[in-house]
Amino acid sequence: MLTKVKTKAGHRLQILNEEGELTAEAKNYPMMSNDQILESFKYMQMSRIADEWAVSLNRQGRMPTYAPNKGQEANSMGSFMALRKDDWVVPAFREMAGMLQRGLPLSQLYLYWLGNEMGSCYDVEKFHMLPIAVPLSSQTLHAVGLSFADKYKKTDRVSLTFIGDGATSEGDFYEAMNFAGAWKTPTIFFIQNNQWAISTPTSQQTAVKVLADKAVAAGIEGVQVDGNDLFAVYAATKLAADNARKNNVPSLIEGFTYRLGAHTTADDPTRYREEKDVLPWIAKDPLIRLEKYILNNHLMTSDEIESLRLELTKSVKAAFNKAEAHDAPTLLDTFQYTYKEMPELLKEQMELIGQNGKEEL
Ligand SMILES: Cc1ncc(C[n+]2csc(CCOP(=O)(O)OP(=O)(O)O)c2C)c(N)n1
Repeated sequence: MLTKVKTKAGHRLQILNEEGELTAEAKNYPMMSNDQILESFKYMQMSRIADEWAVSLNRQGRMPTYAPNKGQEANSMGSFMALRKDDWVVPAFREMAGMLQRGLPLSQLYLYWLGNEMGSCYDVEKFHMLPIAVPLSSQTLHAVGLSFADKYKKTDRVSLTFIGDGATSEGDFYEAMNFAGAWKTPTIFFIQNNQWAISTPTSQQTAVKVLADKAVAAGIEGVQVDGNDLFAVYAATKLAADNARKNNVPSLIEGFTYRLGAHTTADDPTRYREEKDVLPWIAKDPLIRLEKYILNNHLMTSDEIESLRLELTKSVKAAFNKAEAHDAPTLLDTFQYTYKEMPELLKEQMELIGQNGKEEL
């Protein structure tokens, strides 16, 4: 049960501190195996490299607007690791590490950020994961729908969905949580509270001090964890998932984190936040503390970490080149992928455009 984790402000669960050491809380919570820790490190590292490469390619004019994950990787990673592979994941748009761990090729994610709709066109039933969702909070309703269906079909699957702090001001979020609470769906809502919604700080977004307390209005449990702590995110999600699976109980987890980069490559954060506010968060980087833990516990040597980084850098660049070489989207795609079965009106419009010149399709 999540009740072990206090929701009160100032009671943020932390298991791995900034020095890469386990806190006194560790013994009370589920912990990842060493294999899971190394797997997480690999995908978090891959996400970081992919992120930095995407930003650099944007500067070279080869990548359009891109939303970085830098500093937030532990949120998707820890929570994905706490699930079964057949549990549903319904992401927002900063969950790269987890999405890669699910097996989605990086080239597919790059294709999405290249603005090619085919980036969202993959077998969702294979990955048990919906594509990236940018319309803020709409995805939370989809997750509740999936959970409701699973409960109806009496499977023991759970759904995990992500949302940003700013998006928790959207009506969809409250409706989704309310439905989940009222119908007892096995849904886990995960807020990545990176403290900024583009240039709007959380303090201007809501009067609530702890976003996890928004769960109270839906009659469900809410907890806040250190979102830069892979182990705390894992532990809270594991407890939430076990409870959802056994008892059809929804819950809300808030990962308190920080967006180290810009909102997107189209944004300049120096215009609305000061470097002195960012610096302490660089020291709290989830990857730095995980690397310290790995070294302290002799799970890898520095040389092995360095070779892993080199190997990942090569595969990241190859993934981008593959996405860049993909066929450009066509106008026909807009018609083909909107509905499962194309309505008559749309068919007529498509034919009309076809008559005006096939090359345009
Ligand atoms: C319904 C809707 N309104 C506005 C936007 C434009 N928009 C994109 S991201 C964003 C800020 C989101 O902030 P937050 O939810 O905190 O997530 P973050 O980007 O910080 O991860 C806005 C306003 C949108 N995508 N969808």
